[in-house]
Amino acid sequence: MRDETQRVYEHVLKTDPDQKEFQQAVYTFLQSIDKIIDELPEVSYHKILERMTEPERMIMFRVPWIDDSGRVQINRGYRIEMSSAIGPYKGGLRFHPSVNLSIMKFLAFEQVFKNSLTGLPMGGGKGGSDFNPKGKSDAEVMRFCQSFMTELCRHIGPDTDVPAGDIGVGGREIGYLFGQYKRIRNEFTGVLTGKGMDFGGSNIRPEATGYGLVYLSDAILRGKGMELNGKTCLVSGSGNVAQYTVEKLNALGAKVVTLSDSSGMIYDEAGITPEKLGYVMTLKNVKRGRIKEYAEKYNGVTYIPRNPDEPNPVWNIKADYAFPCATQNEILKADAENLVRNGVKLVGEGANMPCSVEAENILMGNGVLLAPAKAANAGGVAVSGLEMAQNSARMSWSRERVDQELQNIMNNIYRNISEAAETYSEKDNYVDGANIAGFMKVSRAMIAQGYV
Ligand code: NDP
Ligand code: 2IT
Repeated sequence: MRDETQRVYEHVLKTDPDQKEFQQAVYTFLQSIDKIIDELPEVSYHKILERMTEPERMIMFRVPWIDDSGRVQINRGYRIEMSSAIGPYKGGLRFHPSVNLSIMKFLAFEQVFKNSLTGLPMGGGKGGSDFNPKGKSDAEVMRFCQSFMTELCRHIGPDTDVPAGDIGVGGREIGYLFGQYKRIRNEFTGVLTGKGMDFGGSNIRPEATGYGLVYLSDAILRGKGMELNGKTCLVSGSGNVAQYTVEKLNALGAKVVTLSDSSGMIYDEAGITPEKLGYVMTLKNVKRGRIKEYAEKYNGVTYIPRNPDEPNPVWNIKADYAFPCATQNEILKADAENLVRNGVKLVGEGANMPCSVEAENILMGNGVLLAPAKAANAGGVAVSGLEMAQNSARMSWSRERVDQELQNIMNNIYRNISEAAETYSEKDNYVDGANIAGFMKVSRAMIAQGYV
């Protein structure tokens, strides 16, 4: 890396030596920006990179709540308000025991450039808690959400900061969070996205991330004269993003043979048909069960439990395309080698930062098309932006209209990242393309607004 980008990276390493995920996100980003930094003296002069890697505001707070047996429980809550350069802070909330400041900051950092790519006026933020919703009753989840929002509500608002869902935060949690915000502030506004359709939610928001991932991957494939129809796909995870990725892949004629959760994976050679996907949706979203039960219900399905010390078996199956939709760093070096060996031609990142730096290099070095998360999973936040627009206008758009807008946004993203790749890096390097295209707009907005 050039002196300047290297200096910014070393500053991050020195300031936050224990924030591995944040360092990784900054590193990949700087690798791309390094290719254009010499041509942008104003970026250096205005210390844009130094400012981009320092959140505008970090909020951390105690979340006390009472469990079903009457005991007091304490969790930690976060909201990282990373950048308001191009709009109000916008990004999801993650409830998972692994949540820490590094993970929150990496997600908030990625969100800034992803939101920029959507073309909508949204800044970047992320939040959440180390609360584990697994095994909790609805009443416990409600009490936790109410306590979380009792503090968070003083920091957010429809023109300030608009949270949404992420891992462990779906329709149920957004409903409880919205109810508490409304009660405390005595205000019915679009302060959260991903709301239920009966109280200001948008059509297609639940589907948006998965659908968008498939739309963008399809655009990349078509650009290469390839297609989804008749091809075999690997999908990891079995939550929101994974489910709607499978739905859209099926609709476009592909066959999906895997799903997973943190306990293990299923391999269904015959394919996860729409009927079987319906079973998965009820299993995961209503019964809150485990993917293992899929293998007990259907014949000819293999269940492989997860051993975190071994390569992830999802990526060791022969297939054409792979869609990681679970979590960060789920594709490591050995997994990338397996994907290459198994003939996978495209990896579409539904999850945020699913590939380690090494894995990304192996994939791209072997000619695998990589649709990077900032572009590939931007459909979720894009439809969140459309939900904000509908809320402001006190309107609700049809499914067809929102789906069309989503397709237009994903096609624009494809064009922008391809152009940026060709202009500033090399053809098909969508990682550089997404980082550079996302960066340019935020950088210009920051320069225009002075030192804030
Ligand atoms: P969900 O909570 O709905 O599903 C998460 C899935 O990933 C579950 O199957 C879960 O398994 C699995 N998972 C979570 N953590 C781990 C882990 N540490 N190891 C292995 N498996 C794990 O979340 P989403 O589908 O919403 O999110 C999935 C990914 O997509 C995340 O990276 C998120 O940041 C990203 N994303 C989500 C968007 C959205 O709109 N929801 C938008 C853009 C990106 P288990 O049930 O065992 O925990
Ligand atoms: O990572 C993400 O883009 C999300 N979790 C969705 C954020 C949003 O505000 O819809």
